[in-house]
Amino acid sequence: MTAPLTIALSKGRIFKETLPLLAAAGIVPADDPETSRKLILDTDQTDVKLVIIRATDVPTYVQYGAADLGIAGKDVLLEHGGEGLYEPLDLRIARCRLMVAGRPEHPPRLRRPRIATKFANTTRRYFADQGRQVEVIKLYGSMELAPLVGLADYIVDVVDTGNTLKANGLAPLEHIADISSRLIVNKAAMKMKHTRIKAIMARMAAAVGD
Ligand code: PRT
Ligand code: MG
Repeated sequence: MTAPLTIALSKGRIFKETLPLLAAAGIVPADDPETSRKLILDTDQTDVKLVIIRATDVPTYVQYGAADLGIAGKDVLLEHGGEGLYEPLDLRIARCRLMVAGRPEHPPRLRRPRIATKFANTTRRYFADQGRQVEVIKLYGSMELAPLVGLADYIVDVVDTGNTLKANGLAPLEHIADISSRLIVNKAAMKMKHTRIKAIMARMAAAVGD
């Protein structure tokens, strides 16, 4: 009996787009996380489990070795900082752009602009690298609301079609980074479970077209 291998995933778009890649690695979940209340899903391989958690928690589980592998958006990884993790494979799924957005015809402010975002670390780094003084306001969702009610001048968020910005009278203004989801690996697990992890990585890389 080999030691179990645990993979951390979030529900929603990442899970859906990851299913074919897991299948390519020979891993098929026994339950659908959208309908099941289970947080630990069995797979057709008795020694491989999936843990279903919030997207922003995936790097934390993998960093501390609670999961050996994980799949997380680059936006989440930039914000986390990547401590204790390897990021060996770009899965090219759940693609979007991290953008600064605001009202298209917003008069420039005399005071420091306020930026509302759930990506507080990344936002501070982006503006500091350019020598621009801003005040970052940490939010946990619905960033688009902040400029409409005077909480902030701009937001930093991920954008796909841009429909959500448009529906709220906002426009993308500055491109910070192209985003896709990455396979991440706990550093100790990469040593201890090297053969199995390498095999999964190779089969996923082939499925991605690497
Ligand atoms: O929902 P929860 O708070 O648990 O976490 P989450 O919102 O981070 O998770 P989830 O599952 O929504 O997103 C997981 C990952 O998908 C993110 O970390 C990104 O890497 C990636 N991704 C790709 C996106 C989008 N596209 C995207 N469009 N994540 C979020 N969005 C949002 C966007 O901010 C907007 O509010 O979806 C909305 C629709 O986007 P538009 O531009 O098409 O209108
Ligand atoms: Mg979401």
